[in-house]
Amino acid sequence: MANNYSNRAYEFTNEPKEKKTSSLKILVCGQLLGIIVFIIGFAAGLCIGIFVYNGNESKLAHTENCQNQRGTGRLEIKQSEQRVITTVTNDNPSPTNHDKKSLDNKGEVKNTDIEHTPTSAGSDEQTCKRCVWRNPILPSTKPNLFAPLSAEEMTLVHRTLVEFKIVDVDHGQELTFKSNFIGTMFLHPPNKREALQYLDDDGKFPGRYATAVVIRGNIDQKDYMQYKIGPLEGQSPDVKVTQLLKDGEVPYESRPYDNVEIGEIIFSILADLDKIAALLKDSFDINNVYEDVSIMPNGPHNDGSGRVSRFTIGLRGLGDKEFDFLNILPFTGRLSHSGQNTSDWFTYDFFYLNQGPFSNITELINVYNSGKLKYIKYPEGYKEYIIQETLPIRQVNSPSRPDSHYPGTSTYEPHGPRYTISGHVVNWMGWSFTVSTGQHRGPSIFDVRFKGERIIYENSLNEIALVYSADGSGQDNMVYLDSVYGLGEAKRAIPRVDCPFYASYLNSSGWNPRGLKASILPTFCIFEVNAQDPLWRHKGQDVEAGLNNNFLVARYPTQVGNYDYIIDFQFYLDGRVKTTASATGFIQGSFWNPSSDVQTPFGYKVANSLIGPIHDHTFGFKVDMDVAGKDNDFQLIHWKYGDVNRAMKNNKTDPSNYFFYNHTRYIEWDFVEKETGLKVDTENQKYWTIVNRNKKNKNGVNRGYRIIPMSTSSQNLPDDYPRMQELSFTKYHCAITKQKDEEQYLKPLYFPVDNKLFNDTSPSQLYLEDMLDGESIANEDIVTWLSVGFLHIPTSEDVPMTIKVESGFTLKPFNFFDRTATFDIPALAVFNNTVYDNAPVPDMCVSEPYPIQH
Ligand SMILES: [Cu+2]
Repeated sequence: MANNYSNRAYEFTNEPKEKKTSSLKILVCGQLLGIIVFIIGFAAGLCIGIFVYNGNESKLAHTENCQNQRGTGRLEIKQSEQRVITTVTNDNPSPTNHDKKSLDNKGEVKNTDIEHTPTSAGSDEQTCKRCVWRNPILPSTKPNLFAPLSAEEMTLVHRTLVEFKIVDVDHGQELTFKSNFIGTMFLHPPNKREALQYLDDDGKFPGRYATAVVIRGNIDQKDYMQYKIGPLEGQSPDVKVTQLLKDGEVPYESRPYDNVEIGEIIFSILADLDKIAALLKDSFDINNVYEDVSIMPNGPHNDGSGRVSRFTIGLRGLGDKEFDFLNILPFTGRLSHSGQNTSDWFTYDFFYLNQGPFSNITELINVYNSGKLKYIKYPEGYKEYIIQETLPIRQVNSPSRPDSHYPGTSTYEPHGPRYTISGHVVNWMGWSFTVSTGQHRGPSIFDVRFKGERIIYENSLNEIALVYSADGSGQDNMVYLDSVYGLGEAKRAIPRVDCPFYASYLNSSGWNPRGLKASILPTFCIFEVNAQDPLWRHKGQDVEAGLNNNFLVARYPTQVGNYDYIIDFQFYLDGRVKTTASATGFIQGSFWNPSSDVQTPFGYKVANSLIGPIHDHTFGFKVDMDVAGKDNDFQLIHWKYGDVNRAMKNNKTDPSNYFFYNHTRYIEWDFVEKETGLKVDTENQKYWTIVNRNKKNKNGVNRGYRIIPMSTSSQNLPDDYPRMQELSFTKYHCAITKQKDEEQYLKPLYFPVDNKLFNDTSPSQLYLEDMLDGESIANEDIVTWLSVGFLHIPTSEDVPMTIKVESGFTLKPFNFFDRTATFDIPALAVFNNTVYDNAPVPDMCVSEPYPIQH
């Protein structure tokens, strides 16, 4: 690429490489050409197909199932698969298919196996056997404590808060700054003691409750407030409302962005930019700021002197509705936006290519007009170029990879799903659990049991933190804590990308404050995976045995800003639960200053005018295991090295002289007695286990589970880092606390407020660091807070898309069972040429997406 600096302008070219003829027009022409070729090819294929079909009619008439077809060739199978795929493509999961209500209504499902009858006739359907299909949906018999809020419950919460005169926005009224309105709402988890009494001891149903975030912009002491509302299964007059924060505890000026404010912020900044249209046209080929510009506010910050956002400006390579994080401009500023009167708001401290600060937009334009501003010069038509570079679509000019037009390997369910779903409760191969989501924190699983025994009471994503470093005003030192933006904002899963076509979907829910209604979307997908590898195997002279690794996935895909996240809860046949957290999507870029090197202290140049700023991703989970009961201990097992006497000092037998070397490895145990935070220490390796001192397996050993983090990163920011209170959970890979209902999350949603202002330690202001206050955790109900993640130094391969990066943790049985937990499942067992057992052999057949997904 040739970026020239002449006079005072850095000139960028559109196209760095040989693709100089590429443009949107070429793209469109290429697509048109492709369509024409496709039509011709399709017509020719149809003629050939008709000929082949007619010519082999008698043969196909006897082809009754896919096994036979396999022998007669692949054409029929491909036709059949194509029909199924077409069905799925037109068959986005319906928001109401799997929600509790519709399941209940449609739940008169017979448990007996059924042959599914295809809904549309086609010649291919007569030639390929359909898989036996079993409807996994069962009626839900008991109210569920942990399911996400339903649409009806959200409506009840809204109506109740209107009746209590806490909320003053009702249908037909506009949302304004001077409104008291519900911003978000989510399930308020039950008191654990009451929940266990209900689940285990036939105690009474503790009731379902919601937390509602209310922005109180229409009272004297304006603030951000949370309320607990419920019980939601009761009648309206019985519903109680409890205020969770003190009046003014989170002042209005310290609230996170709300739905009214964010639009006004963007409009205010755009209105100012419109005043410098000439500079924007000359420099960035921007014709209309309202159509061509993206505004990315960062904040709000409040150091006591007022509410401020920093902002970055970008071009729109993804159209009018999407933020574009790959086409960042070297143009930033600040907006003071205290109060409710937008005419009092003002922009200031503008930087252009790190020149500044200019106290206002007029000063900037004056410097530009004086010829003293070094500026960037994009060529005309740059917008078309960035669309082409930014959109994640196939490059039509590149040759296709061989056979890439055929579908890849697929999986089918020969006997239908082996799981059942009742409400939000999933059962599979001895596992049972409830999946849930909340608007801010995202996905969770509750009451996870294996073969009837509870192992996990709660495993919830709580937060995702990103700390950026970038060489650009406005983008330096950015910190994102994504829960505030809504890790659980209901998003629709993408069938056949996020989840296989045979997956079932469960709804997530959120509150739409402008529409005054719930947003219910099928987000969680449930499906069984054939990992195509052995879970275990052994092959000897006379022994051949093994079990294929099948596991169940409850997957939650979502998107927050530039990044897409996929959270998996995976359940294995041996009692393991693996939780993975992955990031993909767009990086958030920063402008590459043409006077910089292509390798900077903050990242590499990754595109024409872009640096990929370094950052990390830390996923914070709350994991409340109850191992053989709720009273547990956290035990460290140290992996040590030393001489034999040292190793055997605590052994009951005498130190011995039979060791060939006087060097050995050995293990030592110690219980963690008090609340603390732990980090992975690769030099002094340890097992982290949760054990029950009161329960032994048949070998007399404490029953336990082991926590195995996949973490590859650790926090290197010091305690005096300005945002460390909010980020305190990133300091530890595993922190252990005593379970308390008031310590529900690892940090609050709102921004830090000074506890001293209120002269107390309100539980609502607790951060993980505050919870680690030295209480005893010996033989107690303990909670672990697991933080896993990765460092990200973006490279060229992250543009336009970051390939999925994964972290997570596994919870693995550790003397929990008496022996390997899989020997109640049919598996291959051959001994002395006698087959004693085998896994069921699947019929060849074609699976369909569930017919209930209309
Ligand atoms: Cu990243």
